[in-house]
Amino acid sequence: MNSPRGHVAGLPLPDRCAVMGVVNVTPDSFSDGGLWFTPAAAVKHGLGLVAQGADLVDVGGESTRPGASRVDEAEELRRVIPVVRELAAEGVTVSVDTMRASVAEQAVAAGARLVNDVSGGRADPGMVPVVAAAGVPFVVMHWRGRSLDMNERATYTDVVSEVLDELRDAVEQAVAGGVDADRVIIDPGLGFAKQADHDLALLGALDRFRRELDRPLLVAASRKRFLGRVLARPGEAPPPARERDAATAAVSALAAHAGAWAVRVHEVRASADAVRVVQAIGSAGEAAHDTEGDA
Ligand code: PMM
Repeated sequence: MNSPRGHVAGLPLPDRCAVMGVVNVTPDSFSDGGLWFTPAAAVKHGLGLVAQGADLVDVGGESTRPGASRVDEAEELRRVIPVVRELAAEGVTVSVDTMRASVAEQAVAAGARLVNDVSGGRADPGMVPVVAAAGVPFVVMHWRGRSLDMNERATYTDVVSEVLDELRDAVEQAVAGGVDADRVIIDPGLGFAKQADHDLALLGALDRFRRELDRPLLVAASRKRFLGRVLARPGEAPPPARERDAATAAVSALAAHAGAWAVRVHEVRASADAVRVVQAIGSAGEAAHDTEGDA
């Protein structure tokens, strides 16, 4: 039932879909802004996510919610670097969520093992050279432009084919810029220049991403707007972001079943359970198949 998840050179990861827990060191992220804004609170939260079953922790200092404006570089560094350093020192596999080459570079020097850039290297021309020189894995997400006006870019005639083509292009640019192809992870960029129907169509086509781009796949649906749309009762407003965790875990199960390399989530426990159940079902299926072969 599972297609191969793909190995990411340079990362120790489990033999199942991995779980990436999110630590947003921001005052304004859409679902958890301001909750762990001091370094000590952010580190505590990251360690808590690991205790709940996270395999990696993604640390970010800039909100990318629709309409968000940018933080300056010094502030982003101030938010992110101490948290990365402390979590890495505790033995956590840390990813840094940034569009800035300088932040990526300093985060890697502080112990980050992976760079997660929602712009896929397009926001900062220095990013691809920094990642290439550092030799770390790189998440290339589908991106059509900055958060401030990205919703205006959510127009597609065939969303799956267009996102696939644009993502292929971003991957090729990263590899042409010196990033090791075995270290590139792809991400369809749910909610980024996408309406709810686009996100749902992309989730229904995860196997095409795996097959056609042939790279490990990260799925980051956690608490996003499209889940609020799906869960809203007729005539009522969507539930708030914090009430979308069960729906998020449902997507984690789907992503694991489709062969995703990892899911990126705010609330770890339910998704950690979901990916383990999917793994157990897959192993039981394989064992049954082997037994049939023996008979
Ligand atoms: N979404 C957000 C932030 N970082 N990284 C990747 N790779 N993919 C995403 O879809 C993504 C991301 C926005 O969500 P948040 O504000 O809850 O972190």
